[in-house]
Amino acid sequence: MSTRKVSIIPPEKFSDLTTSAPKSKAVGMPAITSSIKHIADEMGMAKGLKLLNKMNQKDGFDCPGCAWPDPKKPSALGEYCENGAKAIAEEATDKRITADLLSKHSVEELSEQTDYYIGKLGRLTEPMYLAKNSSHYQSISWDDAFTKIGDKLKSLNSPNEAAFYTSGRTSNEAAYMYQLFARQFGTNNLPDCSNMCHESSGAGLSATVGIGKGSVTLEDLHESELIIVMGQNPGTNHPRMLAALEKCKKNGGTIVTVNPLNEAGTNTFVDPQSPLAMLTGGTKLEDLFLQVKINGDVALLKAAMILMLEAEEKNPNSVFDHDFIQQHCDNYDELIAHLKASDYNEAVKDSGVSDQEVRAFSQLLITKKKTIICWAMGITQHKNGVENVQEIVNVLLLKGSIGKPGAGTCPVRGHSNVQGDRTMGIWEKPKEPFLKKLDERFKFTAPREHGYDVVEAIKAMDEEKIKVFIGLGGNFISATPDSQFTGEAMQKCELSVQVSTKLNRGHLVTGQEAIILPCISRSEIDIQKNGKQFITVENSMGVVHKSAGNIDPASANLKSEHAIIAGIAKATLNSSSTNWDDMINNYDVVRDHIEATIAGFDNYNTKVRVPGGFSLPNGSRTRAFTTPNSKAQFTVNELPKEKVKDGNFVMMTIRTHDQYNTTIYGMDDRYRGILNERRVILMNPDDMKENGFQQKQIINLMSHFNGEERKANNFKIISYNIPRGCIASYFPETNVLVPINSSAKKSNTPVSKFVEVSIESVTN
Ligand SMILES: Nc1nc2c(c(=O)[nH]1)N[C@H]1C(S)=C(S)[C@@H](COP(=O)(O)OP(=O)(O)OC[C@H]3O[C@@H](n4cnc5c(=O)[nH]c(N)nc54)[C@H](O)[C@@H]3O)O[C@H]1N2
Ligand SMILES: Nc1nc2c(c(=O)[nH]1)N[C@H]1C(S)=C(S)[C@@H](COP(=O)(O)OP(=O)(O)OC[C@H]3O[C@@H](n4cnc5c(=O)[nH]c(N)nc54)[C@H](O)[C@@H]3O)O[C@H]1N2
Ligand SMILES: [Mo]
Repeated sequence: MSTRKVSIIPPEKFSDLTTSAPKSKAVGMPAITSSIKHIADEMGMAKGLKLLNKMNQKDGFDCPGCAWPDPKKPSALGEYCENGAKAIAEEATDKRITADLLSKHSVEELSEQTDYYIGKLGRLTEPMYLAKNSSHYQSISWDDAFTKIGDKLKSLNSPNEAAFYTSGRTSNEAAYMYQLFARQFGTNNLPDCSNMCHESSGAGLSATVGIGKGSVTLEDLHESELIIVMGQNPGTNHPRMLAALEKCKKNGGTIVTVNPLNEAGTNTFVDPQSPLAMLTGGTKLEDLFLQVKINGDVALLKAAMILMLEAEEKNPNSVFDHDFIQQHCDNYDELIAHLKASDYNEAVKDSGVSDQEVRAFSQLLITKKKTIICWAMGITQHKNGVENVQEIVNVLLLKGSIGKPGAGTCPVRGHSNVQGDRTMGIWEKPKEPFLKKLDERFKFTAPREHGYDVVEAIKAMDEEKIKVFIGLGGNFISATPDSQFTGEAMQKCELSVQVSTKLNRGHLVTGQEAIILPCISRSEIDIQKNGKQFITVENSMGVVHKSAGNIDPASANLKSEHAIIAGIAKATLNSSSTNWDDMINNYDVVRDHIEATIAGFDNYNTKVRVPGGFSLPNGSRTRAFTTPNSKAQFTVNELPKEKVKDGNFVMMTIRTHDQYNTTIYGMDDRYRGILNERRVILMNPDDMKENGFQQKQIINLMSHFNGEERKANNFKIISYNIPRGCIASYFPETNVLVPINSSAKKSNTPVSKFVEVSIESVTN
């Protein structure tokens, strides 16, 4: 166990809260002002504009902000959003962390600071080493760092004593090299951020339509008749999606949102690139807002399907697409029998939505022929996250709303290349055909035993089964559940290594020894022996395209992720016949390996050089379902019936408008009217009254799970339009309350959106 007394959780102290009424419009002028402020604070306008002009352009770099696809014709004014501008301001900042700074401040001292403070220190500039029992990081050469890591990995009793984590910003090429290295080393311990994110989508979609990815293209959204946005806050997390929703509206489409909160972004959109919109006040997007209780989604969809069935029986062939169902689906009779045996009133009650609203919703589903359902974390991060996704698929299959223009599944991915990383084999449960291809191409035998996912990796660290942790990007300590437990588990590791751009808590809460390997970022020029390189990424809709940065690296002593992985591989693998140097010198070589081992990448190097890239094969897009019997599967999903004790609340942990996961850009949640404070909970005014709580009252939170209690101190209550019995708080401050054993069935995703808590007033 590490002897350093670092603070695992962020300080429980307040900033200076002010509140205003939640906004009903997204983007517009305030978004432009906010982008400018962040860019000006971090790097000055000249450099900022140079960067923004190349963001999401065909000859530029892919925004590291989210995985939303680029339109075929990017806007002349640039293809970025406020939060993309903030992401780039954060990454391309002029601030630097030098060895000198880290020699002056101990890791214990730095860990007492907020995540906001730590992140704002700037870019990492050189490799750093934290020796056993030492309080400060010191400089280390790249070669010595690689040797230390290689020696430690070689000293393990089994390759399964190491875990190789990936965060979803990693490029296809780096991800491919990383999984190849882990497997040549001998383990499938490849946990990734996807385990905490869309794993439930992957599991639910694979089981029903044969592929874990969505079926729609960007053009489908434009021509859809009905788009349902469930458990997602696109105004903050995927702002460029609002432009697609607006196009759908202008083409006569209808938009329904399903969310415990009426998020500003889906209400009204003021396109900052349209002077007319700025003058006229924008486009109203949402036609129907369904304010479900937290985890009321299965109940809502079931109630709607019961009404759809009634309408179909009254007027046969008017609602369901029987040709499609007969030709392409399985288990229809089971679903119908289940719907007939289900109680409509019970489902309505469990959803939290009124009978009248469910009827209005089902009427849209009954009459519209081209429906898309979009979703994100409000759907996946539940005990029944996989069932949520399967229930979405049921609705679409009944309507034949998949594999035709304007219709289909749309899980909206988070990290900009999280989908590509999985395609590249970053997965703890790899499939046999892929492993066989690796064996053939690289002349070794890849391990077949499945590895640890995120939750399993944390438990394995706690049990001292994992001794070395390597993180390719991300912030494992703060992004994972049960912060205190996870932090203590990490401290039991002998060595933790992070490949990173910015300092985060994961560099302070470490194994006994720790190494930071700083890398160049998306927006920076990457020059190797064969000249300037580009990388490739896959967006949320399965389009693979290139990305090349256009500014100088933050320091001359940075390496690309590829070079870092190859450096570790060469220092570790004695018998690898793989030429790692070739892969660093020219990323085309990596792409050739990818082409040879992963389906859909034929002529990769040629096709990816065509502006806009190319689409990967996707059976669900063409109704060629790749399930065992080639049919899409209806499934029976029971109502969740999760009980909480009387008087306790159900808490969801969500993002503010001013953060990127664990990176805190600023202290405001502008659309929700919560300014200069993150330690808040949003509560229904009637619940406040009933419990005698005042606005801004200070409280502590206790979570309850299987008789275990966890505590987080010092939050302020804010009165908010949220269903009774439900509260919302911000991640990562409340991750300490998310129990490690509370994870989704089948996907093992931490249940971050349903945490049972009680509230204790603090008298001061
Ligand atoms: N600016 C910015 N962009 C980002 C990110 C970021 O942090 N900042 N993160 C990126 C990543 S990795 C991801 S995965 C995505 C996340 O994108 P989102 O999934 O939009 O992120 P969350 O803030 O977790 O929001 C979840 C939404 O679901 C709602 N919700 C919670 N519980 C339920 C429920 O039970 N039912 C329903 N119907 N709704 C519910 C919440 O009110 C909230 O609106 O965004 C990506 N883009
Ligand atoms: N309670 C709760 N917990 C959650 C969630 C939630 O909704 N609620 N959401 C979950 C989700 S959806 C996700 S995806 C995870 C996110 O989990 P992670 O992906 O692990 O976390 P991030 O905060 O995105 O990682 C930020 C760090 O990545 C590094 N970084 C940034 N850019 C680069 C780069 O180009 N290269 C490299 N090598 N490093 C880089 C920086 O050092 C930065 O500090 O969190 C999950 N945790
Ligand atoms: Mo995510």
